[in-house]
Amino acid sequence: MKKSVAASEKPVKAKEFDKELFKRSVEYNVRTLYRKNLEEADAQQIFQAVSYAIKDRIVENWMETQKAYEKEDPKMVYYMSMEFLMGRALGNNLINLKAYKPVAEALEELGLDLNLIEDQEPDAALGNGGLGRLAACFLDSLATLGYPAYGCGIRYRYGMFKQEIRDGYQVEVPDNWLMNGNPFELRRPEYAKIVKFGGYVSVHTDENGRNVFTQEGYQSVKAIPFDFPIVGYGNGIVNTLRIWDAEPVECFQLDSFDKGDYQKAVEQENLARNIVEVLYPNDNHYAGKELRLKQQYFFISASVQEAVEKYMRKHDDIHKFYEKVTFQLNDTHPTVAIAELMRVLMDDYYLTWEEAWEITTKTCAYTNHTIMAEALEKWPIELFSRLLPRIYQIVEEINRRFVLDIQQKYSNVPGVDVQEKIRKMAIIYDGQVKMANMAIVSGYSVNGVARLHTEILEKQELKDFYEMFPERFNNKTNGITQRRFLLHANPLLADWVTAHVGDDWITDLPQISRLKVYADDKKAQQEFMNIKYQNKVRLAKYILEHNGIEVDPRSIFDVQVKRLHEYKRQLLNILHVMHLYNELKEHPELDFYPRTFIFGAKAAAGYRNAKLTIKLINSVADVVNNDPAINGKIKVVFIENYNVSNAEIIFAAADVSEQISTASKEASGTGNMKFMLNGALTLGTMDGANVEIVEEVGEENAFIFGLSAQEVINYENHGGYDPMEIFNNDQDVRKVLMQLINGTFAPGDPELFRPLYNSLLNTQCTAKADTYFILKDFKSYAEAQKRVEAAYRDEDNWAKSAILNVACSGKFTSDRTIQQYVDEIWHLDKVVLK
Ligand code: GPW
Repeated sequence: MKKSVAASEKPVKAKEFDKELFKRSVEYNVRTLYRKNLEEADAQQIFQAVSYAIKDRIVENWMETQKAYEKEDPKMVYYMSMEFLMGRALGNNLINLKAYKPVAEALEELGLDLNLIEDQEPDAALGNGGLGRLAACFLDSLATLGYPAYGCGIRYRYGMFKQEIRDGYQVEVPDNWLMNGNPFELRRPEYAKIVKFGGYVSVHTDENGRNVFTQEGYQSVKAIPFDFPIVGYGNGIVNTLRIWDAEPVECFQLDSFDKGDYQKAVEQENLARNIVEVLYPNDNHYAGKELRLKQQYFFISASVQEAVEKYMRKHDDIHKFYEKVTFQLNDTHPTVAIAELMRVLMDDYYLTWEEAWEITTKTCAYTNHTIMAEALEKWPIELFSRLLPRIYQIVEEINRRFVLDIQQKYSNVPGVDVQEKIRKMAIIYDGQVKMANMAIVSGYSVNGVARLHTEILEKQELKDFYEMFPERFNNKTNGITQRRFLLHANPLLADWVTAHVGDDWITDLPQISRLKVYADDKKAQQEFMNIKYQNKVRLAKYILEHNGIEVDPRSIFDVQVKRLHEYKRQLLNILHVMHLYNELKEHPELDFYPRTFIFGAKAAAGYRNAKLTIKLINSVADVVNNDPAINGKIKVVFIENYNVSNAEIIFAAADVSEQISTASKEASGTGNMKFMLNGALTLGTMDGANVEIVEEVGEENAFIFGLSAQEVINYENHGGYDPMEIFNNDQDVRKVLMQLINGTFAPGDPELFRPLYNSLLNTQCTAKADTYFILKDFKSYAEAQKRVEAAYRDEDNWAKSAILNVACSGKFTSDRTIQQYVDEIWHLDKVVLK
């Protein structure tokens, strides 16, 4: 084994951690903030005091970093995203400052417990799920690799709602995350921007004979940035997440035309208040709400204006903007940036269309995160043009020129129906603005988020665009940060890994493959299983405290945590639990390995079937957990309010990772990677990044089942399949389905789960039945679950597979993903601090 130097012994760029100074600073902060001694302060106050002490250290590095950027003038990426699911900052900052252990010790000397202090911090839940958490992992990797980057987003007053379960139902509770103030943020009023909505565009010709477009009669909002430090791991780099708050413009700043217009002042005040009020809780779903488009344009206009101004503070030639700046658009939500950049370049810097287009198309790059039709953003032109009249004009012109390009390219090509091409590819068609089309046409890169997903984009969903612009398309398989999801989330396993292979994995995850030689080592296997057991005890304690359910840490922890969505098929999982329960009831003598089925999921507030699935899971839990006849062999737990901080506890404790989406529907998945890194075995379909996970770890160390993506697509192209056939022939399926409508799990209201039953069998609706192939995959899933049980009984072999999962997770670090974005899309240079 190569002896690698422990990270904390390497020369550190930042100052050595001074325990005594830190302790004094905590005491000082408690005094100045709260006029209290440490003994008098409550836990929240201590959290604040500790955070301010840490912020002091961060700010030094932050200034150094920004000074270096100022001096070296490197190219920067602006990662534009409606969502940044950051979670808690304190623990992560300590980890990345390499100060976690010394701070924990210093606090212990003060009689304080760092874990409890961390628990005082609310999650920064400015995101729904995978897409928002990916953005957070990317920021961590960018800072750790030393790449100059800004995250640009919205400072929602209320983030993702808190989920409470009452009587088995999800209840949404507002997430007032800023209630106690946010110690790490910095308000930057000096960078405020004005964003304009509505009104109309007037055109006049200036003295040079050129057309000048001005927006008039508009309402405006002041955008004020708040900066969050993004601390790189052990390298002194601190990047910035800049999220925008909205304030009403002061009355004296009103258009002279509007001076003294009280009505207008009130409207502007309301607009400002509403705009950043709350994150839309929809995952993979477009709702077409006007306020959502306002949010999009609000933070994009402010971010684009700032990016251009920042560039112009150092440079004089706007034509070379793209040499120093690139915008990565996180799905279509921020794609209005394309038209906004065109607007700024033409209206504020007087560039011609051609000049502005050249710059814009070399600046913007787009990531696609789904092929699900209901997620595609298509804004009605009535709404779009009313809210953003100047932007709409520009989109129309982009579209006009693009349609000409299509005609030019295909008019004389035999066998091509040009009208059909236009119908599919135009940016404006059918009275709608199609944001994905605009993103593809107006940028230099289009990427999918896993190999299979990118293939489906190229060969099916975006086939016409791929044909026209093949060089733009590329794949960037997602990744996760091992610093949060192993080093912070699972200290026992992290220390064990470091003891065996050194700590290079912290910044170079593929190094973790050196664990492979321990996979067959009996002692290593025992140590690994013991760590897993302790993590299961930790989760069991959390479940008892938060759910009041007792679970046995010796049972198999079988976990599905992710947003609730029909395509993710939590329903398949719970139907199978019902089936197992039936088997146990019929054959009490059955040799059944105890299993704890753990669910965690938020449903969009208006998503009926998703919410009903939560109720079903809780109803099954009620019956199963309280039936003495099955002797506690099955437990079902629904963890309330699944979020980033409890996710860390959950991943560390999982034996089985449920990744069971309908093949072709999950673009990548990232939870699958977090489980793997923590030594859970994947039970999954060949979907998204599961394909690549299995490729890395070997099919013998995972449990794969179900239709392939191509099979699913073939069925879909032929109008689906007939679930009745399965219902009629498979008695297990039939029994479980009948239990959905005979009151087995809803004694007082047997019709309660009828909508779920109908979604699978469609006895009277007009919609297609079982569009997510749940019944079609049921048998194959049940068989895979049998293999899971058999495998778990062979403990040594299970430990071997689990260790191999950890050892083979190297590909799935977001450090690798970011390096590929840098090499193949952004072309940034590293900045090293002296
Ligand atoms: F619809 N994803 C998400 F594509 O979490 F925009 N929310 C979303 O609204 C969308 C995608 C969108 C997820 C994908 O479902 C998941 O497969 C992927 O791993 C993740 O984005 C990050 O790429």
